[in-house]
Amino acid sequence: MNKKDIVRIILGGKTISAKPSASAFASSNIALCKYWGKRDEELNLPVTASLSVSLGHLGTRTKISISNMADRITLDDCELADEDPFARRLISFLDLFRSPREKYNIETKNNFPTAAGLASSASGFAALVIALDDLYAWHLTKKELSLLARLGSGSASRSIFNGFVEWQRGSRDDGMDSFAQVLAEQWPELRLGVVTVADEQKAVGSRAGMRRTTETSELYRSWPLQVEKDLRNIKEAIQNRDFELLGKTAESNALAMHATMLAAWPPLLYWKPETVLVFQKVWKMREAGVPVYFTIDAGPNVKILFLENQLNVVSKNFGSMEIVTPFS
Ligand code: 2P0
Repeated sequence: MNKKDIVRIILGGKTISAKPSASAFASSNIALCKYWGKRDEELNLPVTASLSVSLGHLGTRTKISISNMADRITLDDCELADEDPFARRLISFLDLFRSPREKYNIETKNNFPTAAGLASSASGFAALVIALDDLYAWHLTKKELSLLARLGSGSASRSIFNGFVEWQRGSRDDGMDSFAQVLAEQWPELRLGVVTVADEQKAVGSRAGMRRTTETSELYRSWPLQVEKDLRNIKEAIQNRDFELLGKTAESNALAMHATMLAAWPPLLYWKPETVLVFQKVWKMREAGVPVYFTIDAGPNVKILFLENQLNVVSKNFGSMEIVTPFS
């Protein structure tokens, strides 16, 4: 089974006549229970389920128009060279959907600073799939959009939705049961602060990092058990509005993911010294009675979790952070 087979299953006999252009926005997301490891690299099928919260106004807007010239891709107003890795990834994704003669002009813009280290592939592929759905008037369901976005990037399956979102692991080889769904609960007081400690390109991308971890880390064997427990606790925390349970589970889940990476060979460490200083500041604040927690993806930047009533004290401690209101 390859990506093309899946696209054929989902789009079936749908029309391929396009309107001239379409545009869509998708929010980025941060996992509270992480996706780390694939059971199928071609189809981006995960070893475990994961659960995220969307980042409201922070995300990607993508405009796509049919062109009669060569493909042209601009990212944040800069035209990308054909050999740019992001451009190549987009083009091979687009090749799944078009006839050989069809070319596109794609303008994609992230409204978060690239330096914030937020996953642009999640909102990028989600926005692209929603724009394609509009361009070709496929009228796909959200489930189908999530399945298609997953083929571009695993975490993009979650960015089709807003709010708390669970991406199911699924068990089928074709991945047709591995898509995201939104949870009914909302939590308007929830806040996230993005603390940027470094903005350079990471040395090992997520795809390669996951492969190295699953192939060499003994600690990775315990990861599915960790996720099973953490998913249960996070859902319970969301249902009961239990912020302490949410925060400590998300923080512990992120650190456990990084532990599996540290136990890989060669070892994988995405943190900078400043990353650890942020962890220590959070722990010190908790010792002083402030309910604040963190989560961190495969990079050096830290995301602080807190409730609206702690905004002043959190802002005072982490000066220049970007604040997100997921349920605005
Ligand atoms: C997540 N991350 O759940 C985890 C936590 C990074 C750490 O999803 O290879 O860019 O495109 O499926 O989705 C980053 O991985 O990887 C990611 P691909 P993706 O958000």
